[in-house]
Amino acid sequence: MKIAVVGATGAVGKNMVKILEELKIKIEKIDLYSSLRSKGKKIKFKEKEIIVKELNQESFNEEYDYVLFSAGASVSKKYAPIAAKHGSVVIDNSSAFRMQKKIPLIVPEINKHLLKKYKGIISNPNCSTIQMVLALNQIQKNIGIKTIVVSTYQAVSGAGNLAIKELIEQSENIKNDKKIFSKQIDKNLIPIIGETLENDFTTEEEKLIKETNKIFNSKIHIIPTAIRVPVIYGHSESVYIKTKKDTNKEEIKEYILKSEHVKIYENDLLTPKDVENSNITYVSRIRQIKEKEYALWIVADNLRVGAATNAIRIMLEHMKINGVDHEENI
Ligand code: A2P
Ligand code: 11C
Repeated sequence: MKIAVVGATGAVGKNMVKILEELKIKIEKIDLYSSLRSKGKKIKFKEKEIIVKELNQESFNEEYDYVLFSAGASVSKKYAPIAAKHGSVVIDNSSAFRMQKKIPLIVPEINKHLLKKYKGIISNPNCSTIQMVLALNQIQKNIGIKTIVVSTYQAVSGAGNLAIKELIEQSENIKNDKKIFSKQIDKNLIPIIGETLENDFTTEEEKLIKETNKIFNSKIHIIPTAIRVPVIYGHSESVYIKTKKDTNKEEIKEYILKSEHVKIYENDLLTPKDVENSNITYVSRIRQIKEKEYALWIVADNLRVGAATNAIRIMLEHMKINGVDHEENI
């Protein structure tokens, strides 16, 4: 297996490298790319130290089996088609191609069948979408969901390394002129993530609506509010659902337990700190309102479940479904 990670020094990229390191699969070659800023940095991989290379047009002359991109949408738009043209399967963590009709948007536990015989660019959904669809997967499959009202409480790491630095420096009263956030984030929260659209929702909220319905192949009425909170790792979501068929709380719990890589956190006090470095999506505080109406609290590590883990699960499923036999399950 020859693999490249683009954006390997970033918040998500670092986790991609860490998870690849944890795999038993034999990786013959791994190349790590960044911008000029991090060129020459050394990253540990198994027993070796790998020197980060600057990404350029020639990087993909080397034929990689898989290229994982997490360097932002503009880098993906420019370079992912080049990598795909050279025959690599591209797994792209950016928003660049997600809503394109011919590009599969994959959460393997839900729609891995789309990977069969597919070569080219595969999109990895947004972090807040992945943990929500994973938790709701079997409810949607078995009884259908009519409406979702979701408020997200998103960690600063979702906005990258500089955003983590900004929160830490604000909390330590260190002067920082680089502004990722439009308002103070330390000891505060910001009820807007992304750009505001004409309909007054934000790009981050629009992703929750459109990506969820693309992954589920559904027309669920989704009303999101995305909020940035002063947490470093772990996105939390308060989710209200209205189902299509009548059900009860026990059944809702069974559907959640049937969902792959999802667990019910028995202690109701589930916080982002509890899920750091986990590949599992956790659900707690399951409350019934009426026969068809429920409220849930969903928490997952945004850099793992919401990004790197899903990207590598896509790679592993793509291998398996296209004939590379292996027993990996992360
Ligand atoms: P660099 O370390 O050189 O800045 P984050 O999401 O944490 O902000 O990280 C973004 C990642 O994308 C980093 O690895 C960053 O590299 C990389 N990156 C940003 N711009 C480019 C670019 N033009 N070409 C390649 N990698 C890039
Ligand atoms: C955040 N969800 O927490 C965003 C980051 O479309 O991949 C990921 C943006 C994206 O800021």
